[in-house]
Amino acid sequence: MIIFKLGGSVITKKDEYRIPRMETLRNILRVVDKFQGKKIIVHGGGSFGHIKAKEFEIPGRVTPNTRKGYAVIHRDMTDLNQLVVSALIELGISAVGMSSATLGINGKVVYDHAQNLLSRGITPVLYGDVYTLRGGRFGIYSGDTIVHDMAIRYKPSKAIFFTDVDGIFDKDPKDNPDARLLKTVNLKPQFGLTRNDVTGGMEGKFSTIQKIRLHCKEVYLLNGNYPERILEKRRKSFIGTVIS
Ligand code: ATP
Ligand code: IP8
Repeated sequence: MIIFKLGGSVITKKDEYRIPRMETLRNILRVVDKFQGKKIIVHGGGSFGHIKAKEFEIPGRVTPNTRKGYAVIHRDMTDLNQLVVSALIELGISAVGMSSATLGINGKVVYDHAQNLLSRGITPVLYGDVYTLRGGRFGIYSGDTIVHDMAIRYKPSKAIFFTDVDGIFDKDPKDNPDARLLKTVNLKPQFGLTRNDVTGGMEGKFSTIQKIRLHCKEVYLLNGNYPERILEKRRKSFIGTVIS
């Protein structure tokens, strides 16, 4: 089993509301398709999720405003999901989208439906989305947390994260031209301010990955603009971060 996370930073223009990057998405999926065996695909929100989550103040209490936001974000995320699912179907992969908004009730996300389809050879395409929390609140369930849930359940051989940067750097490469790519991570890197992101950005991802690693032999982070790099993962020249 391999779990792939398609980051919203690379499959969408993260600062332009609801703009997908279709060619990049297709390129990533062509590479995903080269891997044999069972797969779970998870994607994040990018500009289909984070912009409106911030605007409508979700996570937050249930109010007329957050109720409206809940509906808009779920609609937008489902639209993005269907773009991913359609691209997979075009590649000949039987994929079905599943949202944490419908799998999650009062803080708990139940994946039996995904398991049921997996056992019949269908590839579930799970995605970060709004969900309900106890105490009259709405929350955001991150795609990275879904990868963690899936890792606990399936103990995959690999989890592969595609984002818009080459991997984890010692500091945010977007603000620091001298940032150094960390081929493996021993020390805690510095993280930049999260832009257009309500689920913690790279810092949140880093802490979730530490937990994923407990259930998965190898975690890779690489640039989804060059997805074919993952095929060179065993080479010394591999451009990305490996946590093993
Ligand atoms: P989404 O949550 O929408 O799925 P994503 O998972 O693709 O997005 P982000 O959470 O946006 O990715 O994280 C990627 C961003 O993290 C990069 O664009 C980069 O600028 C930023 N970043 C901050 N600090 C670092 C760091 N130390 N190393 C690498 N990237 C960093
Ligand atoms: O982008 C959150 O998932 P992530 C999705 O994987 C939303 O953190 C709705 C913001």
